[in-house]
Amino acid sequence: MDHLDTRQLQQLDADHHLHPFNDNAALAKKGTRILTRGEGCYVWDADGNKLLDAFAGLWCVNVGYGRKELGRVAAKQMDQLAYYNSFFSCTTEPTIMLSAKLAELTPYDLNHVFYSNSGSEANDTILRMVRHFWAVQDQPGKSIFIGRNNGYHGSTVAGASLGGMKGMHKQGGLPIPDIVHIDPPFWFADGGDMGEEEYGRVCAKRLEDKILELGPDRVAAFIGEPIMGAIGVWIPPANYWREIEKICRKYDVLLVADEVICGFGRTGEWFASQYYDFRPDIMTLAKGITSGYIPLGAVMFNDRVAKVLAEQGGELAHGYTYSGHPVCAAVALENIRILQDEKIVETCKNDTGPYLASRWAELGAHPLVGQARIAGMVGALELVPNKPERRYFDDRGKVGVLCRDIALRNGLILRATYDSMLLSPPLVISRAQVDELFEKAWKSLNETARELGMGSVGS
Ligand code: PXG
Repeated sequence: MDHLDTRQLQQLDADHHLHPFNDNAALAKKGTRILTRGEGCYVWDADGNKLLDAFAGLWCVNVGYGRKELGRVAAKQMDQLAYYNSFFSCTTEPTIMLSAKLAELTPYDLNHVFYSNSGSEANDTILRMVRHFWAVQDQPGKSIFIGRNNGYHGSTVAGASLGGMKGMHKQGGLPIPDIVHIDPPFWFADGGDMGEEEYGRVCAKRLEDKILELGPDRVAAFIGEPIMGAIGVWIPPANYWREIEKICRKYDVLLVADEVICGFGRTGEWFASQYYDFRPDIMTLAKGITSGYIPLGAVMFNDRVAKVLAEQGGELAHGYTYSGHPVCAAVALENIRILQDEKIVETCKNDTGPYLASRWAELGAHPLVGQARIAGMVGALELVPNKPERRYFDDRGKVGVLCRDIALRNGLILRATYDSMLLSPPLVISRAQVDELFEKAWKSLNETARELGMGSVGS
């Protein structure tokens, strides 16, 4: 097996592996890209191409690739105690230490944690935990979750139901009962002539209207990504989350911040709840918690929820074989140590983040770009047919894929959602690498424009 060439590997992959979120027949014809190595912000593929990964794998490799310390702590923990469970009154030292560290690191009184293996599972946990929270307080009817259209909360049954991706709902009979969705803020398409403040208030009001329509005694929680990732980095107005928090408090609806993408420094703050200055009752974590080196998800919940669960909850009939896995916990602790010791989040906030924002704004001047948006280390370029107008291409998604493929040929990994080119680099990206990113992105935009017959658009 060691000596198969790239084509043979691709054939085996096509024969046996169903890839997530893919048209597998088309992929089998084209052949998968096989990645072989990573270092810092770069990955290499089996054909020897070196690629600047401006997407941090899948929004997750926050400390960058190739950090040997993470492998070392995993190996050490595997040698000592590869696995033990958190059931039957047991736990392990790394798990205890990680719980304490997360309680310290997350803001406000999010002092309690439940572990999963992924963000999707963490959101499944939240659905059950929150309904149980209300039920044991004699409010079993307070069971409805309000999510948002185009939100993404994972691919499990509850995760996909809480999310608002219509294409996902179509497969498998989702959403499950008692989950409804409101429209999120996305000024580019929906903001009309409104200023930021006004638009933030109007969008938050959609939550209040929905709560009143359903009845506050039926609404258990509101869940949202502080910045919507998968749909295309939709960055809300600065006041939106504070307004949402006020509404949740007014009607005693729990507020769940899904920080799977935003957590662990992505916005230049440790958590986006700090970036937007609001207090969630519950927070979903995954991805950056281990920088993607090993799977781990977590639900952080506050003292109020913890108190009810402890005093009235009885046994929470819920748990995964790998909840609190010691190897994953050890890697998460080391990952957090790296982020803290090397002041990676602070550097993003004060130095590389602002620099990236200034270069990103320059890309916004390109004729193909209708809007360049960014918050900390996460952003998007909205590609448009006619720059002065806030209008999509008629055949949405084609130009994004074209630009993504051109960028890949130019040695740059960007993700495309429809015609939004998404940015989420490792947080360790340097100023020089930001310049490289800019040059490769500009060149790719030029080549995309040329392919579209938009004429000469600069060098
Ligand atoms: N919540 C949010 C906000 C996410 O972005 C999940 C939950 C689910 O986490 P897991 O670990 O179960 O995947 C995510 C995951 C994309 C893409 O195409 C985004 C995610 C996953 C796969 C693809 O942008 N985000």
